[in-house]
Amino acid sequence: MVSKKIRTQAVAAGIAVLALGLTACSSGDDKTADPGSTSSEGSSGGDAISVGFSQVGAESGWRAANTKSIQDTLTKDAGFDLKFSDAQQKQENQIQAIRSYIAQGVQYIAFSPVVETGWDAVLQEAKAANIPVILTDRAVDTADTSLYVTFIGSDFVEEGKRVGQWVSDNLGTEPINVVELQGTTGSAPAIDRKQGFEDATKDNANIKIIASQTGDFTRDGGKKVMEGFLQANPDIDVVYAHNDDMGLGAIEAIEAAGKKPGVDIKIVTIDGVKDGMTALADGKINYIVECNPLLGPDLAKIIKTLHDGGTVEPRIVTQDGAFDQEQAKAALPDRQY
Ligand code: GZL
Ligand code: ZN
Repeated sequence: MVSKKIRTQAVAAGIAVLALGLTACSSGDDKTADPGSTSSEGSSGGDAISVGFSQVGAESGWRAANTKSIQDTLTKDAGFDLKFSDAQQKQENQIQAIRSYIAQGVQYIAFSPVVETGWDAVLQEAKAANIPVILTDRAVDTADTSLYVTFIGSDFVEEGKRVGQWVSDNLGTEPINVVELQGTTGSAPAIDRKQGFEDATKDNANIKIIASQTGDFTRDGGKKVMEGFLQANPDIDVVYAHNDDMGLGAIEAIEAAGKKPGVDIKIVTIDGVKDGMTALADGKINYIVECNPLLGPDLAKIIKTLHDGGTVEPRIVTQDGAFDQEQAKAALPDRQY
């Protein structure tokens, strides 16, 4: 029996969130359900588990596949009441979304932190509200690991190492100039993929990274930065792009400069989304290390385990494949994203 006092507070919180929710909805992508309808469904419907998810944005093919996996898995039929928001790659929007989920009194919060730092305050608020937090895709850099239950995602250092090792083995047999298109500044994948590539190539004297700049994980960002690299550097042999989308942007810039991507200038990337794998099969990219975006099932399983009073590992590493041009041709027909 919810006492009158708590009910009044809940209604007040609900109204506050409705206002917040409406502003968040104005972003157009927000799929946060109207708290009013959710609470009515919650009381009449079964025991749907309410989950607030704050997504980075919609910056890349990888992100679209990741969003689809979460929304297709945490459905009402599967026993979830998912509130979903797109932060358009802005940390302040993610913090606002998490605060609105806390105000709505969701049972679980999950999010992919756009950058590694600056989360302690809002995670302390979630902890004070006894709402477990699950990190998906990207990690946070905090001293207090009690602020989240687990982190599900790939090992980005390993991804960078695998690309670096392939470049060293296959291209580093002669002196090569490498330019690097970094992901979003301050994000775990950008920091770790850069580190991993350097770890794997630092002992090969043939490999020189002559330029490195962020393209923010977008095609347009990759294209613009690659145009600058081409103007400033007459001899570029390899492009290392932290994701397929920036690699696809680099292809446009290289072709516009009258050069053949994958031949005159080799390209290696990370993700393995459909468009990247297609460019790889077409010979415009030379190697891709996969970063599996299909995290919905793992997230659903973890929430259900917690909900049933179980415990989960603090770190769940997603398994990633890797493809050269021949392997991409064989794999393309069966790819799920
Ligand atoms: C990696 C993910 C990265 C992808 C990019 O897990 O965070 O963000 O590699 C996406 O495509 O934008
Ligand atoms: Zn050269």
